Amino acid sequence: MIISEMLKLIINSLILYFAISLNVHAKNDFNQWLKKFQAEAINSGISKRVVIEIMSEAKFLPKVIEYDRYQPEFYEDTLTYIKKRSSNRKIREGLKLYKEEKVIIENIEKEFEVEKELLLALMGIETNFGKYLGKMDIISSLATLSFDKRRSDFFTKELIILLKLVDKNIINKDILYGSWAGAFGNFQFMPRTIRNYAIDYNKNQTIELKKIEDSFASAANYLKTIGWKKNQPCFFKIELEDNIPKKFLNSSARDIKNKKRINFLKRYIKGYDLKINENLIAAIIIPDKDIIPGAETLSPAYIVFENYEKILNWNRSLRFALAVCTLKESFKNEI
Ligand SMILES: [Ca+2]
Repeated sequence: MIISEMLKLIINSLILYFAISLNVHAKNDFNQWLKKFQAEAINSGISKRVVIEIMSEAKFLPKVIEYDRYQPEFYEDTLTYIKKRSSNRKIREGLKLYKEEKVIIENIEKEFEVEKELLLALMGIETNFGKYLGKMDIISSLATLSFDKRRSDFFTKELIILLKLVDKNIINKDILYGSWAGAFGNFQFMPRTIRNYAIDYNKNQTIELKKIEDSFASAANYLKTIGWKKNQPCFFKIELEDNIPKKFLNSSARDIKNKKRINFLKRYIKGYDLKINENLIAAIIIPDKDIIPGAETLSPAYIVFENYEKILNWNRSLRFALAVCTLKESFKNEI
């Protein structure tokens, strides 16, 4: 007993020692990486002043590596996932925000032809209507993930884009706090999304993605640009016939395959009675299959449309897109 306790103590101390020495090594290597990165950033045309000013504050954040490696396995089934993200509380909070910001939100809906209910749903799911914006220093998060080998190229590009946005005075460097992976603002935009789609809607010369006007307009501009079609369906929940060929069953968000017109697919849907244009192109998804061990493959099942794929473009997760469109419909019933 005593020996085993001592052994435990020794092992724990060893683990601690290695963890500390690994961290010291990582920090030394990080500083070397930082020097190299600063030279690259200046070479790419970003002003030296901005690179030095911002990057000299960048720190290696071991927590970011931890989050990246140990993202909790997700065993929530699809129905639970959707229910949690479209709760009555969420609807109430969204309606409250809508009432406070009605004029702005309705103007943006009209101008960009994107339903206000969709914008509210995305903001509700991304940050609980701006309540969970994240408190990580984004420069350090992106620097840590750029230095790290796993997805270095991707995050280095994101960091360069962000520095360019600051260099051009499009984004204020003092507000760059967000998620551990570098996403920012009410709708959790990555730097590339900011560069491609964010706009200074209220024309005060800076893009403020933590404020209603610029963030809603930027999200609407993003959706409109990638081809969201107002008043077209997103998805319907269905029950499948047992004889549906496997090739029509999608379970990966990467690439929705075997799309067909509804008038073809409907033969595999039990009690089909959707009142929509049967020439619309659709696909079948069974989101639990690759996530829940031993999941029944044919249930739950959904028929999804072009608009659904636009939400996948925003975030490659079958269940994320289902939750967004579900919450959107709930708002539609209340507004
Ligand atoms: Ca602005």
